[in-house]
Amino acid sequence: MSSWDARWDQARAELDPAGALAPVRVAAEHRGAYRATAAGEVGWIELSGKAFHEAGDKRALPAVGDWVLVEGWPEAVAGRGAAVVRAILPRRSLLVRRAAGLATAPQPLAANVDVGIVMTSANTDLVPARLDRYVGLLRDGGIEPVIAVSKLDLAADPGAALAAARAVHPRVVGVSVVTGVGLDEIRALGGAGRTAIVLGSSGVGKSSLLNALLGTALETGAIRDDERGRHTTTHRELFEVPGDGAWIDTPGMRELAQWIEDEARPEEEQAFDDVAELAAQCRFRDCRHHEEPGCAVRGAVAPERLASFHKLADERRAAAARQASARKIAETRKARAKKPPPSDR
Ligand SMILES: Nc1nc2c(ncn2[C@@H]2O[C@H](COP(=O)(O)OP(=O)(O)OP(=O)(O)O)[C@@H](O)[C@H]2O)c(=O)[nH]1
Ligand SMILES: [Mg+2]
Ligand SMILES: [Zn+2]
Repeated sequence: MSSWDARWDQARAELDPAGALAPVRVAAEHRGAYRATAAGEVGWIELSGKAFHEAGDKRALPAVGDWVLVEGWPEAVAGRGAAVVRAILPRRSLLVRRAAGLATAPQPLAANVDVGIVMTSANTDLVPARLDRYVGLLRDGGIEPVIAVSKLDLAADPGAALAAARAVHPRVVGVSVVTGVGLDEIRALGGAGRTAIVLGSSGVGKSSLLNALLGTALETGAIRDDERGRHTTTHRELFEVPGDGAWIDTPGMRELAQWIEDEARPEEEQAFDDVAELAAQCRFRDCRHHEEPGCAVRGAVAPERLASFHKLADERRAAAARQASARKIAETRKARAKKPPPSDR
């Protein structure tokens, strides 16, 4: 239960005994400023510069879904500047992007979410590994996962699509915003003080589902011919249904699926999408894009950009080598300690 309740009241009283601050919920982030909502009212909120700089870890910053205590809320609602965040109430769940590499700290995606709807289209190939990662990500965050198989009206074999999803996770709902099938079941997952988040690749129909459920007018997009989608939704956003629940729309591929799929890749490839894409065409699979023959990257990427790529790659390799040798030294020490002392006879 992530909407305001007695437990939140208690947490608030501990942080703000005088009750001078207003509790509001973070609805969206726009480059360091945040939109917040409370009882149907909306306003801008911001961190003080000091709090921003003291936040060593991104998890110390407000995330969509956070309940925060702010000063100056009435003015913010009236459109006179931004209220200032004084505290984040302890989170009941937190969806994070796992740390991908050595330099990347865990990134919070959404806080205080009860249920995560992982959406996949019945109209395209279902990728079990991808669904599995979303489900795992939700579980790790303390959020209940449910798979939604969308666009059931377009499926050649809806039963097969649902069965494939059930093989990944037992809770599956088939939906179509065209026929309306499954909408009641999805609606019942949220509401009554609960917060739901919808995740999945671009173009699967996340925003369309929320429009059908909430009567919102979120932008939805046509699928490109290559079925890769266009990333119509560009940022995470929470929609409050006053007195009921809240729903969070998310962008597809680029922001989330990409991150999840990125986990296994070296940091430099994650940071340099263009290089990673071109690298698939290099003659050698392990091409480092220096002097190798048949390199598809060298001629196509600006020299300064390639230099930055190489710098990051070198740093990552050096750090990995340092870790490996530290491990080796530790293992050798352990092995030595186990050996019986040399006898002097
Ligand atoms: N036939 C059919 N089309 C659907 C259904 N749901 C969504 N669509 C269409 O699929 C396209 C993509 O839908 P969106 O809701 O924008 O997808 P999204 O997941 O929000 O995509 P991003 O915002 O890019 O992540 C749109 O053209 C929708 O009209 C459905 O149940 N049936
Ligand atoms: Mg969308
Ligand atoms: Zn190359």
